[in-house]
Amino acid sequence: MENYEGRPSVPSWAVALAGFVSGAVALGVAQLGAGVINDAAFPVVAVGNAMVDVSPPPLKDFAIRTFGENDKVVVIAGLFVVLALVSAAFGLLARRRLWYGMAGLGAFGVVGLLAVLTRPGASALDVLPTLLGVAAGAWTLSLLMRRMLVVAAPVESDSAEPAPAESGSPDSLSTEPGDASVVEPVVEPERPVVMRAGREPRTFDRRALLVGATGGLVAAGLGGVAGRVLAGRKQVDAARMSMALPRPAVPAQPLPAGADLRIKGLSPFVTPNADFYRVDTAFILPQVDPETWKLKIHGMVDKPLEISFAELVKRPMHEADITLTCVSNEVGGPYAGNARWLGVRMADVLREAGVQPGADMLLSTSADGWTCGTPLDVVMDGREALFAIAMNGETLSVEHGFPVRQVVPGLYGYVSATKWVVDIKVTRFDKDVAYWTPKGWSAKGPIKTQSRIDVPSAGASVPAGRTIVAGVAWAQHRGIDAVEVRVDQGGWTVARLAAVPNIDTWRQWSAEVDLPAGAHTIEVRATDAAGDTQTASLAPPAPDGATGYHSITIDAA
Ligand SMILES: Nc1nc2c(c(=O)[nH]1)N[C@H]1C(S)=C(S)[C@@H](COP(=O)(O)O)O[C@H]1N2
Ligand SMILES: [Mo]
Repeated sequence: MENYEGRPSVPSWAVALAGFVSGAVALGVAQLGAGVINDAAFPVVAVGNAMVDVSPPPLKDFAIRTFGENDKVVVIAGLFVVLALVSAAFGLLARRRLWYGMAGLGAFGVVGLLAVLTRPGASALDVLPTLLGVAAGAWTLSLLMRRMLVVAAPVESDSAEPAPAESGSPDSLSTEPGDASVVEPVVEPERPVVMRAGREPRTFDRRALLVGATGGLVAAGLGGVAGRVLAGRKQVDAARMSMALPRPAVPAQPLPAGADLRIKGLSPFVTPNADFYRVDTAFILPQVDPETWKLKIHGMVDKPLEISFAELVKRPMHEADITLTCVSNEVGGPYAGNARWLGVRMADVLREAGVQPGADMLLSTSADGWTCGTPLDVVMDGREALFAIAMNGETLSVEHGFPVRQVVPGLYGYVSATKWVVDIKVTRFDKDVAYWTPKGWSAKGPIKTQSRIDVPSAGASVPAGRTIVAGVAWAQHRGIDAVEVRVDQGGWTVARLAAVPNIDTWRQWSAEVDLPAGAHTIEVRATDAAGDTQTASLAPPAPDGATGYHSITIDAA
């Protein structure tokens, strides 16, 4: 092991930085380990909790009075500051002898271990994050202490006199302007020999240290963030799994017989959660803990509200079958799904807040900052517009908005179906703008009547003769009254419609057509309960939903 004793030419800031980075790496690795093993095994939090537990009641009261709910956060933040300073000091110790610094890290590791192991419910595995952290910190310290010293240019004599720099040598970085300022008095272009290991003279290399330190900090940061993400995910998973669903005050009626025609290849009436389409802007799924979740209702209201999850689920729960559709769905596309939702009526909550006259928009915001503008009149008109907590009898999955999302029958998802919803501002369309509006999508998005052929699948080969054609059609909150199909631009055939529980779901349909051998085009169109038949004219999804007939080409043989 190298001996740094009596080599004061390595500047103090350099060894302090090495110590600080080593401490950061130790914590980053410990946090990552805790994320994998057990969040409670992160030593800093364990020490913070232990400190709060053993602190005398007057001190605790003072902390709570001064910092409120943030008292633990303040303790942890204080610990981080102390650790930063102490680990810098470990760097200074390591300049005397490397193992002094390592021993310092180890001593702090022991404190962490004691705190981790005395936590209620601690297991032997919980020592790993701290041990790995200390090992990584010690390794980083030794690496950086070594790295900041490079072999000096060859010297003629064995003297400790400054050696002339060899210009152009790969490690002559210290001849850069400014570099020389950090070492002991030196006249450029000479570089001082600050130490020797064995026969090789060595010199302080600022660049090498800074590169190493930056690498260490980046690794520490990545480890810390990854650990937090993993821990948050596990906590939310645990909360999801342990959640019991409240009974609906207004249950949905059992599905009518024949809502599902059970034709092979036809979308089932109820879309299984695992098959439900997913559309959102989230790069990383928001992990929202129901314990800390709150829904804020504010803006043009008489009484702003803040509702916790526990308070939300105490309210009367409605159960409703609603089909969700995405405005981005191409004609015939897959972005539609039907589920039985459980939730609190948005209108009930809004009435409690007291919506003021003149408001016409709900600007909802998700935990990850996505926004959505929903027409207020639609939400208030008596339909089952819900703050939903469950889907098909299961707690919402994280990807579908756990713990709470909006579902509004009749509106495309981008203007209604906010997942991970945390904030509702009652406002006006002429005052506020939601996420997709400036990007070329209409501010309002009522769902257009659409129909889709599921069977046969596009491009399929079928036996010539009588052939079953089947699919789904939707016109949420108006209802589907008729579906027709035609072959090769011939006359329209009226399809048989499946039963539906309400006007907010899609409707299965089927028809029989006669197909002579050869290639055929089959088209479908639907008519809603207002008597409007979908238009034949093709339009792309932007700005307010695709139009046109779904058309498939198949081969009969
Ligand atoms: N937070 C958030 N909620 C969101 C979105 C989003 O990007 N972020 N996308 C919306 C869109 S465009 C649609 S179509 C529906 C889709 O809901 P699903 O993913 O549960 O099917 O969610 C809506 N809710
Ligand atoms: Mo969407």
